[in-house]
Amino acid sequence: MTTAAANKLDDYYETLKPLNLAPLWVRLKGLVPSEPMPKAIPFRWAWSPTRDALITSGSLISAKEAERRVLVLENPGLAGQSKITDTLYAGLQLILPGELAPAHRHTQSALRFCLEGEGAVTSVDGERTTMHRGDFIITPFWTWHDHKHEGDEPVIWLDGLDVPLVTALCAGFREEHTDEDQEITRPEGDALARYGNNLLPLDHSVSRTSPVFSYPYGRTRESLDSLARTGAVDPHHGITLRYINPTNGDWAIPTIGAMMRLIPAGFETRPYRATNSEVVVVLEGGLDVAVGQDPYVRLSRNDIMSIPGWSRVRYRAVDGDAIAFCFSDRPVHEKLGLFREDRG
Ligand code: 1HN
Repeated sequence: MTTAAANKLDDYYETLKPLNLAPLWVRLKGLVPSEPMPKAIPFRWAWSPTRDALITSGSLISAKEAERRVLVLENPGLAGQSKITDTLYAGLQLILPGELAPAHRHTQSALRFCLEGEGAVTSVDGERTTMHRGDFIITPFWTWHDHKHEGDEPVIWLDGLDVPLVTALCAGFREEHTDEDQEITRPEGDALARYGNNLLPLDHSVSRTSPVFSYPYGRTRESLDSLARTGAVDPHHGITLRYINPTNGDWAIPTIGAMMRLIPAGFETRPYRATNSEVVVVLEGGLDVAVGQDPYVRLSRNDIMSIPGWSRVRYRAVDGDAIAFCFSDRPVHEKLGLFREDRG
């Protein structure tokens, strides 16, 4: 194209702006890339400075004032957007002894993964559960939830939500409970006894989200231990188990896929990529994670890492068996027929 012709086109584009029109031929390749182009980058939040910053917030604002005292884990590639990957939200929440984070509900689904401290309690739609390190707890969409702390040390957990997805769909609603502290109508452990033991009440029908809302680490660990001794190790995933909804075998949360992964001592996984993005937090041992062409990044206890979609990942256990909790947007990819993986 000649310079004169290019200038003419530029002039033409200027005339389109006030008409709220845009030429697709300029935009097409950006809108429909040849493969996914996430804006998120692989990034590690080292526990110690992150924890220090969170503990500092505890002396500056109460859980009640903040509603939720959380530091958002914000991906450097998505500054200001409250996203840890292009499609996932993550934050670290602190609750101090005696505090209450008041009851509310929203259409965004949430998970909690407890990292530090004893004595915090989350209540979800009429049942409470005491949180322990390694427990996976869900707050399905539109369920009332509040948190309180009956212990005597700071408690910290990782929150994971589908906020960016719900925002993209413009489907966000929220409501505050009239009481700070919702009424408890069932004894603690009721849901686990009813739904969490490979049994279901006779007349229970399929539910969209898991009726088990707390998955204690002890049980998860038992399965991982057995499999580490006796099971085959997948070359790409190590030993990875997903948290399920026992009524239909789907993921526990329909939009967020939560998993626990054990990489046996000395094991290195083969490169794997999939369209979903992922968040990884190390519970036990040390985990080296290599993303794309980058060298291995070492994750120690409670370190958190973002893995953008469609990036090749390799894991390596460095200090005995490594155990890591992961969550991703994979269920949404699967449900929309968009999930693609590459074991190369
Ligand atoms: C929320 O409700 C909680 O209930 C935590 O603890 C983090 C981030 C975004 C939107 C809602 C909670 C949240 C959140």
